[in-house]
Amino acid sequence: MNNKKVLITGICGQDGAYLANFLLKKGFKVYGIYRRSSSDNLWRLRYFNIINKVSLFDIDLKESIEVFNLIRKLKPNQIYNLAAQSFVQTSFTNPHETTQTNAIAVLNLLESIKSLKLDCGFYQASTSEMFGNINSVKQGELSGFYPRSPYAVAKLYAHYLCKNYREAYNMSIYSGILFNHESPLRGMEFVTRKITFFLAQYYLKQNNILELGNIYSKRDWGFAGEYVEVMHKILVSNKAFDYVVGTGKTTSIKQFINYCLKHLNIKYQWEGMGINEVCIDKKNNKVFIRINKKFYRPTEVNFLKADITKIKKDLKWEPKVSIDKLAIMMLDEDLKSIN
Ligand code: NAP
Ligand code: G4F
Repeated sequence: MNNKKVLITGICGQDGAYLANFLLKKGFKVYGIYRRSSSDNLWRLRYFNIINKVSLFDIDLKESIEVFNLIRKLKPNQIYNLAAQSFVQTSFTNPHETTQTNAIAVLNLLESIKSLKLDCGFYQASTSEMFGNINSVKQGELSGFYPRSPYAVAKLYAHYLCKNYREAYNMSIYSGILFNHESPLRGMEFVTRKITFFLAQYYLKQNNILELGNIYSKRDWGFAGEYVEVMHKILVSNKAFDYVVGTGKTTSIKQFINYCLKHLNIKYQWEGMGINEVCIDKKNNKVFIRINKKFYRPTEVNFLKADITKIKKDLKWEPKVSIDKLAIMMLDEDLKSIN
C-alpha cells in the first residue's frame, strides 16, 4: 500500500472515473473534486464500485479560494486536472463558462501550488483540439496550433500557462495532449456514444431516427481506459513534459457508424449528399439516420491524426484498442444496459 495522495479534478467525468479506479488499484489515496448536481453524476464511480473508496469534495473549480483551501489541507503528491467544460459545441454557446473553467481555473490551481510551495506533480488535460486546422498529415509535439473553438482556445491558454509556470518556477507540470478517447462511460452528447446508444436502441426497437451534423470530419479515436494509464505514466516517468497520446489512425464519423452497423448486422445504404444525406435500413427501406444542420459547428476541426513517435520511444507506450473494437465494446455495453 502506498500512502501517496492524489487529487483528481473532474473525478465524476469519463476520464476521472477511469483514472480514480486505476490509481486506487495502484494503492493511492484518491481525493476528487466534483460538482453536486440534482441529476445523478456519480454513476461512473458507481460503475466501478468505488464511491466509498474515494473522498469527494463538492467544489466548483472556478471557486479559487475553496480550491486553494482544499489543496492546502490535503497537500496532495499529484494533481490531475481533468475538470473542464469539455463539449466543444457548448463552448460556442457558453464561451464565458468554458473559459473560466478551462483556462482561468487552471491559473488558480497553479497559483495555489506555487504559493503553497507544494512539492506536487501536476497533470494538465491538454487536447488535440488545440491543433485545430493546422492542415498537416499528422500532429505531434512540435506541430503548430490553430484552435477552432472557444474550448480549444481556452485549452491552449492553459497549455501555455503550464509551460510558462514549469519554466519560470521550476514546477513539475506535465501536459498530455490527448486525442479523442471514448468508452462505454462517454457522455451521451459526444458523437460516438450518441451513435452507439442510438443504434443499440434501434437494434432492439427499430423505431427512431438519429440526427447528426458533419459525418465527414475525422478523428483519432482511442480507448479512455488505456489513456488514463498514460496520464499517470507521463507524470511519474519524468522524461519529458509534453506528450501527444493517440493511435496514429484516423476515422470519419460515417466510417464509425459503418463499423457499428456491421457489428449489429444491420444492412444499410447511404444515399444523397450534404444536408440531404441519409442512411436507409434495407430491411424496411426506411431512413434511420439523417443530417440536421443544427449539429454543424460554426468552425469545425476536419481532421485529426496523432504522431505518437515520441511516446512510443520514450515511454514504450502503444495503444491496444482499435476503433472498430472500441465501437463493439461501446455497442455491447449499451445493448446490455438497455436490455
Ligand atoms: P467529461 O466526461 O466531460 O468530464 C469533465 C468533468 O469536469 C465533469 O465531471 C464535469 O462535471 C467536471 N467539471 C466541469 N466544469 C467544472 C467546474 N467548473 N468545477 C468542477 N468540475 C467541473 O470529460 P472527459 O472526457 O473525462 O475529459 C477529461 C479532461 O480531458 C477534460 O479536461 C477534457 O477537456 C480533456 N480531454 C478529453 C478528451 C476526450 O476525448 N475525452 C481528449 C482530450 C482532452 P459536471 O458534470 O458538473 O459538469
Ligand atoms: O464527439 P465530439 O463532440 O468530439 P470533439 O469535438 O472531437 O471533442 C472531443 O475530443 C476532443 C479531443 O480532440 C476533446 F478535447 C473534447 O473535450 C471532446 O472530448 O465530435 C466529434 C466530431 C466533430 O467533428 C463533430 O462536428 O463529430 C462531429 N459530429 C457530427 N455530428 C458530431 C455530431 N458531434 C456531436 N457531438 N454530435 C453530433 O450529432
